[in-house]
Amino acid sequence: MVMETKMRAALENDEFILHYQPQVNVRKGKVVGMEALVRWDSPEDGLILPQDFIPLAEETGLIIPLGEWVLRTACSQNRAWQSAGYPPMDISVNLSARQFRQARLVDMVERVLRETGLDPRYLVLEITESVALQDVDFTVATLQSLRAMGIKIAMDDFGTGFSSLSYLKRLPIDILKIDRSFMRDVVHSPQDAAIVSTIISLAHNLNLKLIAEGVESEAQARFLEKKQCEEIQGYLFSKPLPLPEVEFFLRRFR
Ligand code: G
Ligand code: G
Ligand code: MN
Ligand code: NA
Repeated sequence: MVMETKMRAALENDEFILHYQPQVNVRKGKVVGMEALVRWDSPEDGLILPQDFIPLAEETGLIIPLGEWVLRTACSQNRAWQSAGYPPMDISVNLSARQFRQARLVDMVERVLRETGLDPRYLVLEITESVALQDVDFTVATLQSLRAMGIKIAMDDFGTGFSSLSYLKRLPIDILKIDRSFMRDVVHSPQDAAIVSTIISLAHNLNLKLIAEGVESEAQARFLEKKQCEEIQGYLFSKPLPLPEVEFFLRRFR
């Protein structure tokens, strides 16, 4: 079977699953969010990572129904954690270019929120700079409609695109996620340290929340904490977890 046909069947057969990566506020010692990351749990081929199927899903348009499934599952799961008594946290969902440009994105998100009963303030939608800059007027209008519902918007992989600061000023966003490529050598490379410090100051000055991605060591976390970047996502705390392991993780933080 060709990959596209296999993927369509996989969606019907419920072979996609979500893993969740915790986002921790290190000063408060609290889990503040989870990023939902899709995987294909194929009976034939085992666990397939997004890099090996998202591009084709994007090309074929299957990303539209798959993306709706991801959003619905993530919102419904966040609601379930809240009902189970865990302290409320955000759920972050990635939107690809084609998803962001789909007609009726705003209607779809509104419907999923209504049907799952998740309070919109606990949903974060992540887009990248390149997606945001494809058509800035469209982007601004779409983000305004989403934020009007109470949803938060994160700029993912920040620093790897080419968004100029004037665009950043125009875009109605709430959160900058510092790309993990800057984190790897942040402790030893003065250049990376300067870039990360600059992004942190920029976010503080523009009143944006920050999440540092790809944090793997205590030394990196200390660097960030010194610069008042308190929210961290990375292997230091946890890799993306399958659902059953999320509860173990959350209990450690209660
Ligand atoms: O950990 P991981 O290999 O899951 O993530 C790889 C990439 O796949 C990330 O850049 C992430 O943005 C993307 N990705 C993961 N889940 C989703 C999803 O549900 N939708 C979209 N559009 N992209 C995703
Ligand atoms: O959407 P985004 O591109 O930000 O997706 C996050 C990606 O980063 C996923 O592929 C996830 O598995 C990966 N990731 C998360 N934390 C770490 C980390 O600490 N180190 C590295 N190398 N990768 C990470
Ligand atoms: Mn992301
Ligand atoms: Na990212």
